[in-house]
Amino acid sequence: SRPAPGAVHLPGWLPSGEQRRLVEACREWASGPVPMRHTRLPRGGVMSVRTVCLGWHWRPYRYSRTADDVNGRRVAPFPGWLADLGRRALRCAYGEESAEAHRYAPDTALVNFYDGDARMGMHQDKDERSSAPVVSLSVGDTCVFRFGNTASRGKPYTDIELNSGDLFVFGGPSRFAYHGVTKVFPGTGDPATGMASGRLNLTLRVTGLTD
Ligand code: MD5
Ligand code: FE
Repeated sequence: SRPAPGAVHLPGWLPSGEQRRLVEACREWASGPVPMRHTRLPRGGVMSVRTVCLGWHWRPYRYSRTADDVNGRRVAPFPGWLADLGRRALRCAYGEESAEAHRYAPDTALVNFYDGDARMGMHQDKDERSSAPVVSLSVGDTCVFRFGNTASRGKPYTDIELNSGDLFVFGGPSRFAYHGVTKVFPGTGDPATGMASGRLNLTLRVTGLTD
């Protein structure tokens, strides 16, 4: 479906076997040079999701090559096969003829793990110096994704359920909309994907940065 201009939701897009492969890769990244951890916020809070980054290290409100707020190490590289997956996702969302899909070159991924109590408050993704689309893949437990407007955290917004295997692409006018995750439904994932519990979300992004 197309919930807003530039936003495309393809339910069940990623086959179960590829979800499984992603979960396996995330397990390895989670114990890589910069381990998966709760990101500390500048005002002292701690995010309820746990995050591991590829290519670039994200923290509010900047990207760096090394995880200076964790252990100072360089994050694991952004693999070529994940960029391929991102282009395939964009071609499916925007059409085979889409030039934007063919030249899409994500250089970072944020891998977020949600347990049953994790949430993501309403925010905009604007730490990237690029307006290229964000590709979002969900694996594991179902959540409620709140898709808002570009003007404020408040109404109007639409609540959408994201299930295991769903692809969501946020481009064009939707790229800088406020959004968040208001609820996770424990026990709704398919154990065959390797996610016994919790929800995994991968977002592929173009930082627009160079070293
Ligand atoms: C999630 N994650 O479902 C979401 C999926 C994050 C995050 O929000 O920052 O890790 S990505 C949602 C997204 C990205 C860019 C634009 C819009 C949504 N949008 O216009 O709604 O865990
Ligand atoms: Fe976001």
